[in-house]
Amino acid sequence: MRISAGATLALALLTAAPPAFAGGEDVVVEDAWSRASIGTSRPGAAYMTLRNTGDEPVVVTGLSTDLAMMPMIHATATDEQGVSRMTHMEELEIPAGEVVALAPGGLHLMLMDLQRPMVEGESFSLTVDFSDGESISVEVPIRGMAARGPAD
Ligand SMILES: [Cu+2]
Repeated sequence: MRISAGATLALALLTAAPPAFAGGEDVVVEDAWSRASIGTSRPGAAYMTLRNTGDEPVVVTGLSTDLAMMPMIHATATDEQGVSRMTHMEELEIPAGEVVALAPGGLHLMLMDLQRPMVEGESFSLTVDFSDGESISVEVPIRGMAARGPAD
C-alpha cells in the first residue's frame, strides 16, 4: 500500500510541474507564438526564442505536437534574386549562454500535416526534445493570420 501511494504522489508531482521545469533545465523557451491557418491544406508556422542558460551547447533534436503529424525546423535563405527558400534542419544548436530566435523570415517551426485548423485565440501544446534526453513542453498561443510577433 505504501509503495503504491508513493508512486501515485510522485506521478502527481511530475504532472503538476510547470513546463519550464519539466526538463532541459538549461534551456528556457520564451515568447512562443504561431499564426492562425486558413484550413489544414497548408502547413502552419510557429516561432519562439530558445535561451540556453547553461555552459554547454544544447541541440534541439525533435519536436512533437498533436496539432501536426510532422513538425519540422526550417531555415529561410534569400538568394541574390531575392527568392526565399526554406530548408529543413534535422537539428538546431543553441550555443552555451546564447539565444536562438525563431521569427518570421528566418528560422521557424513548420507544422506539416495539420490535424485541425489553427484558430486565433486558441493554443496548442508543443514538446521540444533536446540532445541530452531532456524535453520541454510549451503551450503555444495562436495569433491572427497577420501577426508578426508574439504580442500581436
Ligand atoms: Cu518552413
